[in-house]
Amino acid sequence: MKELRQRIAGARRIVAFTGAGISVESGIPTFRGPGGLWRTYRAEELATANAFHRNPRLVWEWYDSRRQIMAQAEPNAGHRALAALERRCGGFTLVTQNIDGLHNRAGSRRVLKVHGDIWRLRCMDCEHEADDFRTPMPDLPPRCQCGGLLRPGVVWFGEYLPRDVWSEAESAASGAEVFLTIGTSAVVYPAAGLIDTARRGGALIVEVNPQETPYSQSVDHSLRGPAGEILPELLG
Ligand code: BJW
Ligand code: ZN
Repeated sequence: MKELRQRIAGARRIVAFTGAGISVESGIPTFRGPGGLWRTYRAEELATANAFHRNPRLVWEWYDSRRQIMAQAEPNAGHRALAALERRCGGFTLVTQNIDGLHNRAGSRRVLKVHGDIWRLRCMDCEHEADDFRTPMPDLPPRCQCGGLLRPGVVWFGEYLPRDVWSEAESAASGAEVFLTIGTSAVVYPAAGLIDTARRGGALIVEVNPQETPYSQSVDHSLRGPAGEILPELLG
């Protein structure tokens, strides 16, 4: 751990790539772990444009309940360690799959949100976009001033990732000296492919996760444990 800490402390271009696991210690359930079911639905059945078209109210009830959990949650020591790293290291890039906003609330300034943001709503008809922090929503599904349905500004299965955000994430990964993959099962693509991109660019890859992932065997260091404990030790 000491050698690894020094290696990270001496690196100029560091990328942290986070997933739902970093918010577990803040009380937010993951997608695929325990508590990953909502009523009887799996996330994969709800996080799609088809599900929304079929039943916007049902999908919005899921998002509304998650927004309430997220609004009550506080960033944890893992989020804070990454915010502190950004302040210290000029070449740091934070890429998150999370939509919960906890990295920003922990003080991270530049956050590449490759799967969007649950607090940003977009009209399905006129494309108007705005932040909306109301919890619970007064009416479900919420509607735009034009009468169109509002949807959460997140990336569902089968949808493209936001182009500019994604290209910044890819170029940061390809030029990284150190790439930290934290709290992600690394099964959702193209996001998980950033790990391969970083490896091809010659980065040292460090995984932080209490469980094994498909990448555990091939990374340089697989640190098994909760992000809220490991990150302050590794980066502090
Ligand atoms: C802890 C912890 C602690 C617990 N500390 N850790 C190649 C092959 C096969 C399929 C595809 C492919 N390329 C693309 C696809 C299709 C699809 C895909 O990847 N499917 C796979 C599941 C097979 N991808 C897409 O559809 C993507 N779009 C796309 O490809 O566009 C091109 C295209 C367009 C048109 C047609 C075809 C292609 C879009 C993917 C969007 C994903 N969206 C979601 C929902 C966002 C909104 C919402 O939240 O509601 O994003 S799905 C969900 O998974 C969410 C997450 O960001 C994402 C990743 O999950 P994450 O963060 O890894 O969470 P978990 O729960 O999986 O893991 C948590 C981890 O934490 C675990 O490992 C725990 O052990 C760990 N942990 N406690 C640290 N204390
Ligand atoms: Zn509209």
